[in-house]
Amino acid sequence: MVTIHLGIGGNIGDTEAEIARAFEFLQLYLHNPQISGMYRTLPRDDIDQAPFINAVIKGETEKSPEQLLDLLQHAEKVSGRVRDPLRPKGPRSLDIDMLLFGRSVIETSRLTVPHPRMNLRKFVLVPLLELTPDLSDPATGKYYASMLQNLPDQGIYFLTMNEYSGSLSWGDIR
Ligand code: A4P
Ligand code: MG
Repeated sequence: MVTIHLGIGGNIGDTEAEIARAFEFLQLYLHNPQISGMYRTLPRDDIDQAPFINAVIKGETEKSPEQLLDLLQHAEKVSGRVRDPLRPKGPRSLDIDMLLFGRSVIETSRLTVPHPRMNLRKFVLVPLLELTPDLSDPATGKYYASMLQNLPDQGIYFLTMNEYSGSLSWGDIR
């Protein structure tokens, strides 16, 4: 059994509902499923688009990385995601990225794990560390908590309370 972390987010339609629905679906395939709080986050890369809602999902699985990716892509499809080839980082109803697959370092035509841009993205690191504070990059050994400390403000607003984020209050800015 391997512990996995997934980044999930979107900025079209009712993203909170899409995330909740995808989490419900993925729970069927995960042991001990957990979801972070949800965060409203300013867009990165392609900045001329609406804010996103982002969260991180954690669980344990017996599936292979490729089988898990198939499930993630199925969940994206069910949410009605349409890809715009001219705008690869543009608006989407739901994007689910495999951040970490245990301590595996994977480089294939379908998968790069750890996710190559996660170290720079507060919208990934903040919810990730909420679930697993002592996590380190399996390729470099660097702690995500120390990488997060070195990032500038990126506009990450804590949105909801849930059972996994007990002490946080509404409207925290990260
Ligand atoms: N693929 C390779 N590695 C992985 C992996 N670790 N997890 C391949 C998932 N997929 C992986 O994915 C394209 C291909 O990547 C897949 O076929 C798979 O085989 P995609 O989901 O169609 O492409 P994408 O979502 O447009 O690209 P990507 O890389 O997921 O986009 P990014 O880099 O995540 O950027 N700002 C905020 N605030 N919040 C966001 O969530 N997201 C983006 C998207 C930009 N700005 C954002 C946010
Ligand atoms: Mg993606």
